[in-house]
Amino acid sequence: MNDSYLSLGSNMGDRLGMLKQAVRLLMEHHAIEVAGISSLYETEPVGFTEQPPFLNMVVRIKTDLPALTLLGICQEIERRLDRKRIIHWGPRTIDLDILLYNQENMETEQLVIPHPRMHERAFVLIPLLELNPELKGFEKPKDQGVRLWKTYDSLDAFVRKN
Ligand code: PH2
Ligand code: MG
Ligand code: MG
Repeated sequence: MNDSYLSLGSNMGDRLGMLKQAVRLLMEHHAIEVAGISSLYETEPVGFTEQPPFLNMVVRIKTDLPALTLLGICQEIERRLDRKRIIHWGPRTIDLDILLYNQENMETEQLVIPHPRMHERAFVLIPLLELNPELKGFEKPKDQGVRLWKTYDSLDAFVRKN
């Protein structure tokens, strides 16, 4: 089984609803096992700053699928949730990015792993290290602009399978 981490974000419309649906679609996929879900964080926009705050989270998955197939599934979920993106790095209903795939490094036209900007993004690193504090090569950043919004425990039943 491959071990992968995905970053999820939303800053348009029903942000929580979007993230829940995305997690649900991952869970329902026959070839994906959701192995961990971080808390939800409300985060200041990075890059293009004139946009509403995001909700961000990280999900850990186990899968036999190759990374590029996983990318296709992430894009399919974005399409199914009617992703709208007008400006690059601008507001979006849902964004699913592959952060890590085992300890592999890969660089293709469609996909670069590890995610090239993850090391500098507190909105990625804080939920990632919450999920797995043992991960090598990452330091917990100053949590400026990232605040806990909902803990895993207080999330609704969609994340609780057991
Ligand atoms: N995603 C971006 C650009 N900026 N800022 C925050 N806080 N959260 C994001 O998910 C995010 C961002 C591009 O995907
Ligand atoms: Mg992104
Ligand atoms: Mg993306």
